[in-house]
Amino acid sequence: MTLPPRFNFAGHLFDLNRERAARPAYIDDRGTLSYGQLEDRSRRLAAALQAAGIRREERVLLLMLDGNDWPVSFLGCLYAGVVPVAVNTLLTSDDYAYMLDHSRAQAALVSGALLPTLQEAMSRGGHEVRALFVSQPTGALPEGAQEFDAALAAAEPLAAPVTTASDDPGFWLYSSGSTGKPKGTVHTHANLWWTAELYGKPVLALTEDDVCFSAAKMYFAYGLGNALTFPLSVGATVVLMAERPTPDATFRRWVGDTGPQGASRLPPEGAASAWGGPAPMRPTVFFGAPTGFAGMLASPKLPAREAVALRMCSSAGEALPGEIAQRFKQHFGCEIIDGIGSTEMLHIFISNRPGDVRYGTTGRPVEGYEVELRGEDGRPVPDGEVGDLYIRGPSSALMYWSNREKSRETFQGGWTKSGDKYTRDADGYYTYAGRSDDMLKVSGIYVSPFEVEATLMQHPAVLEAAVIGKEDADGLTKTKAFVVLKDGSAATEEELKAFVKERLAPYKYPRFLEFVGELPKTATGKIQRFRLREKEKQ
Ligand code: 3SK
Repeated sequence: MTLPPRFNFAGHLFDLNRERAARPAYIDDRGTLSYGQLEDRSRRLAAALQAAGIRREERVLLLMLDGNDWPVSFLGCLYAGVVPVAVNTLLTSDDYAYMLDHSRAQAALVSGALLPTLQEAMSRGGHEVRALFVSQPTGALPEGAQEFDAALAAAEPLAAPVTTASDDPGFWLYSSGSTGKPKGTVHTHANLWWTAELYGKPVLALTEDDVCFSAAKMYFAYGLGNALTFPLSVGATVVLMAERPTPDATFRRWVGDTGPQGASRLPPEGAASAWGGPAPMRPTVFFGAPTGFAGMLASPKLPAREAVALRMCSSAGEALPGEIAQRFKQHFGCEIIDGIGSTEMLHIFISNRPGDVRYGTTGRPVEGYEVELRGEDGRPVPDGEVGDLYIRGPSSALMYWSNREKSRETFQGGWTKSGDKYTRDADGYYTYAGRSDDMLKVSGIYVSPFEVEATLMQHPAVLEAAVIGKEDADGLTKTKAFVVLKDGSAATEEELKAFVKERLAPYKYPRFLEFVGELPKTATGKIQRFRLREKEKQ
């Protein structure tokens, strides 16, 4: 598999889908965008960016809620050779001020609802934004800003994609660590293509008949693949949702209710025969994260199997406890394919396979990626031993922008260090053993907090758990579990400790256990164990 040296990913997708002009590409809460409209609007945006004086290789901040204007913005930038910097919509004005300054974005594409936060960021100075496009404004526009639809209507579609090299910077995503500023992760046009060729097509086997729906938003690498790269690479349809992926919001989409106006159930003009079907918008493939799956299974509103059209689900973000996947399969008859990816590798590189799921494991390396587990001496560890995960593959980011030290730590001569610990069994299946910085050494032996958490979650009264290291009176590290019980359920501390002791090597049971109402989490739903550690030190 090779790419020509000149390659523009947006141009590639439009060429690929030209015959599908009437088919729905995206459906959001407001309506449907056909493949033809997606191309037309993206090319108009490319022209509008050029007209605003934005030149190839310049960065543009993309701060938008998931909706039909998001893919238009992303692909419009790529088409113009401009580099979108897609950022998390849940951040603070301080974060955006840093990102504007760090990326030196020359323009911004923003949802009206997020404009006040962006304006606050811009008022701090230190930015170079010369053009501002506002999608769905909620009030008067700031001076010089352009309304997104009006800017597109005023532009003629750019005639051809700007000639980019496949290895040119195509877009950035910010990757956050547990410490320090977020890192601007620079990806190429080719990297998008590689993730579709190595994962979306061969592993997920998506087809143009699929309707994809991702709880992970498009500014995450996971969501970008799920809701843009993969479906558009096969001509599928994507349901987009601006709101938070609560169980209720997710269930509404699963059963085919895609928005308050119901407009999204209507096929695009002239497309009735190509689209057709009584409930065309029920997703067939859902992409979520373990916390979301657990919340949905615990919800009294969980839809019946017959009410949904799911054929497959994908999970990433944190390792999926086998217990959750099994309960989900029992209810819906549908597998959850667990995998691990990273912002740096752009998408998933180790994964279970449809029809070959080993519950509780992350599966096997995706073909096209090499995976190594290395010990503290940097050499590969034998099967069964915990090692640091390194990956080599063609979708790896070029670098962290303007951060040589972190780039060197992570991108090591073709190999990318993931920061996760894993074990591999004799059959080649990989099992998550925690983040490198979350691992615990108890009595000189590694304990995976995840393993203890997953065991606690097998208890019928436990909704969620997080395990950290806590020093005992002798200054030795022991495990402490923070446990959230399901509504209306009860369990005692002793009962839960005994439950773990019966199922794991006895040294692994949590010596300390505290019941809490909720766990601290990142915007993406990952448990922030470092905050629990900080709390313990106080
Ligand atoms: O968290 C993950 O496993 C993941 C998967 C795909 C792309 C990006 C990420 C971080």
